[in-house]
Amino acid sequence: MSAADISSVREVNFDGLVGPTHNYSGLAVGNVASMSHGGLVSNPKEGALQGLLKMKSLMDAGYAQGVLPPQQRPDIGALRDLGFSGSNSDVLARAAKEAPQLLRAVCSASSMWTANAGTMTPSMDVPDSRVHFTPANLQSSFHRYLEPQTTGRVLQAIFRDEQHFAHHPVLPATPAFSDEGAANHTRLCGEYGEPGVHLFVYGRQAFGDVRSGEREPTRFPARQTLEASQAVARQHGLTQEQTVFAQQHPDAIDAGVFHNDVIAVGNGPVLLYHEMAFLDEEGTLNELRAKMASPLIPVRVPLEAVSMEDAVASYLFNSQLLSNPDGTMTLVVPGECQEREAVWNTIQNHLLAGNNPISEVIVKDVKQSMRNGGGPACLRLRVVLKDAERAALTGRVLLTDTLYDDLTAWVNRHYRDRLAPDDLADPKLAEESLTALDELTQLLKIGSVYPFQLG
Ligand code: SUG
Repeated sequence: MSAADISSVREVNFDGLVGPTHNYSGLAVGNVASMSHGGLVSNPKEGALQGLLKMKSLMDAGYAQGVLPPQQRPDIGALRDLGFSGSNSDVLARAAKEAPQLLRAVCSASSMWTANAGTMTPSMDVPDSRVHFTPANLQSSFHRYLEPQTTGRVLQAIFRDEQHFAHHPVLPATPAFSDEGAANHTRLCGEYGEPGVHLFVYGRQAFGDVRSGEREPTRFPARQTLEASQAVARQHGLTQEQTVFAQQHPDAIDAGVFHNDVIAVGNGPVLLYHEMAFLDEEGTLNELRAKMASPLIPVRVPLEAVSMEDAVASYLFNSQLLSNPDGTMTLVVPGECQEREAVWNTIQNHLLAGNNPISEVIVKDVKQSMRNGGGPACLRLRVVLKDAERAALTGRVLLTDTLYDDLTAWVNRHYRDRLAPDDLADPKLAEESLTALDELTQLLKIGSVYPFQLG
């Protein structure tokens, strides 16, 4: 690619819209925030508006911002598959009475965390010069296992042009191929348009002998397998020279780090990470250095500066690290980082004052999502696109002032500002949700993507 082509490549952050059934059900094992907030009353309207405000302020600051729709919830079809029958109201009422945990699962708005929607590889790194996508199977929990089919349809609707985009099947939804998408995948490079090295972080190995020195978490599940990461890399045509597979530190998983993006974030040549991120820290950095075309800039946060408890509670590492035209980077952190002195001091004295490109911190309030363990970085799927690929997107999914206004008005029209666990069985909630989503697909011009629209 020419220098002009290289600089035309940009990262677009596609944020997931918080869905109308956003609630606190304590569904996610190993996710400390979700487990501790189960049973609280949620505010879906506030959640959706917080997400939209984050998108808008990043758009206003000059970053390319996209939006992805939420999923059809409650997933009454999933309840029918599990044997509940009758009218929709009957199904909801019976599930509420006989299996409330299933009702809660089919109401989760977890698709808002689009970092788990799938893994994407930009066209520069792939032999066929197309952008490659694999939706994540999310098989490690029932409520998220319900996502990939619709996710696949949404991605195929937006990235429809076959000349530019390639879509792969979801990996087999079985523990050996447990896949949680881009939350465990980081592309490191010089400029976005230059060749990248793909860091895949896994929590356990499913087949064969465990490699020497490797061990698994004992308290919480490891959600990503080495085999899943390898399969995605293979699907996308990535070679050994372009990939690094590193095991996440099992003690971090046991402390509540259920995805790598809760303890590390990379962007361009920068890898910001906590000392406890990788089981073999030195080995991982060395392999990255050996494979990358430009020098790696590791920014290490030691345990003595930020404890595991502070890292998990503040979500410092679930920040977005965004590139600016002058070569500096902006860190978008959740408001919770300001509430922990050690974390805030580390941001000021270590990250901003350090010898690295991070030059600015923006604080965002995404509390409704944070209470379920989703920070700024969970809420977005990064897609690195050339000009021509951006122009080939289908639908009205790149944020503009008008789209922001339309989406805000849509949320205000349709969303409730209070949802208690008992409200989930209300058949009116299901109807409101379908009406809202039908309108949304028209607003976004993405065609029919939901089961109720497909018949
Ligand atoms: O999978 N929480 C999500 C949070 C995902 C965060 N994503 C990233 N780190 N990229 C999860 O644990 C909680 C839903 C509930 O409890 O209702 C939940 O699914």
